Amino acid sequence: MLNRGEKGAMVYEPDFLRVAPGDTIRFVATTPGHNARTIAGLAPNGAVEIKTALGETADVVAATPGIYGIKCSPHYAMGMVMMIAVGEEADPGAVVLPEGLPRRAGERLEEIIAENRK
Ligand SMILES: [Cu+2]
Repeated sequence: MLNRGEKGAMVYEPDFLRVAPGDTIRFVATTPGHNARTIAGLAPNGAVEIKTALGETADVVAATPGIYGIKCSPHYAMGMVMMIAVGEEADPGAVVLPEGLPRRAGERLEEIIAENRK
């Protein structure tokens, strides 16, 4: 979680991860003031919500296969989002983004989908 990265201000690096179900994912508070939360409507059915404390490094486990959209609560409107694909079958290209996303967040998610679709 960074104030500035290769793709601009307020970013996760990397902005896409593919993991196996049950893997531990560490969100590292490289710069302060960021967190990681599931974007409503952008997670597999039945998935446990991802929610880390502001400004703290935290480990989360994504057990349910599928695509998870992740946002930083304070910087969502600035487009601080990332995507996690859990399982080999999970295809970002099959995702339908929920309505009403902040414009910049929607743009970055579309970029992540375009770069990582199967
Ligand atoms: Cu942030």
